[in-house]
Amino acid sequence: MRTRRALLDALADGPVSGPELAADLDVSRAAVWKAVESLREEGFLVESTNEGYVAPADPPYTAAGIAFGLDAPYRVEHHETLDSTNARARELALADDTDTADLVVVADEQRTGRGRLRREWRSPSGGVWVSILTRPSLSTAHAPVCTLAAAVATADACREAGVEAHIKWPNDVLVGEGGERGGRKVAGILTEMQGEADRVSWLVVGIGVNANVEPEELPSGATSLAEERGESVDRRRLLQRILERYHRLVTEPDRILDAWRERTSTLGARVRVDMGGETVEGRAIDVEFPGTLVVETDDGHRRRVHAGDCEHLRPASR
Ligand code: BT5
Repeated sequence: MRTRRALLDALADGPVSGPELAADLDVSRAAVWKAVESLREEGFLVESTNEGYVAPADPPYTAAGIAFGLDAPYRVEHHETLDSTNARARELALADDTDTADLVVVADEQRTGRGRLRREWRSPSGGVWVSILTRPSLSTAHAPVCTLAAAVATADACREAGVEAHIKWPNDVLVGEGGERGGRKVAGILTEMQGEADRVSWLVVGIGVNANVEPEELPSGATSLAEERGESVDRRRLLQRILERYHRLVTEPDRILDAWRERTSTLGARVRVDMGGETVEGRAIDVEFPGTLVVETDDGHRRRVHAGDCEHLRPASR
């Protein structure tokens, strides 16, 4: 595994000489050859040239392809099909193997993808369904800021793919305006964690992006990047951008709120937030650490909402 990762990293910088890599890593040439073969078996077709091994021009959407050139310290586990990447990541976290920190679980398709409150999340093949498992030194009360970071990272990656996405509090990534959601939903985020004595012991941030998904496969009010762009998107690149951006944001948590504020359509909008029975209606005026929405009600009171479903009743006047 170490040789494989080192080989991928070396390939990202240009042609690699097998004997030199073996010497650098202090492993046998056969071990390097085995790593080359394991990458090829996965569809990551390393070429042998006179200058040495060369990476394929178009890396596949597999564990090796996603890890290749990734500027973030995550190991990658890829599955064709899973029930849910969040469930798999949680299972790994609970196995209590410290090796499982900084791991991302990716599936091409999920059988029982989940939204918040165990709602169904449609996850046909072609989407980006991913869970990031970390063991951050964070208090459980502060963990919601990681959901905001994931929303910022996802919105930025969508924008880089040419789709003007914005964030609806707390975790929806939308395109356009209107409808009861305040836009067409292109991505959602589900964060799960466990803590001990107020410290997070593991955190799983699940991100679902409708990348190359047909609208007919999605619920009404949803869209995909391919639909918005009129052509399919490079999922590998999209996922790499999400992971890189997310990683950078969580290492600089002080910058997350401002980045979120810049990309949201919720602030300034008239909203109704359903907190599971109780609703609050008014103007969304701010988001406070670690993700609390501040709503000014018509009688001038400020209500702080920690979690709920938010509906945009009237967009912010811009
Ligand atoms: C979310 O929940 O938006 C969180 C979605 C998280 C999905 C990721 S995929 C990787 C990881 N593994 C998982 O099992 N989950 C995570 P929520 O805000 O509760 O929105 C759920 C609602 O969105 C549903 O009730 C539907 O109305 C709608 N919906 C379902 N599938 C959708 C899709 N693919 N695109 C857009 N909207 C969808």
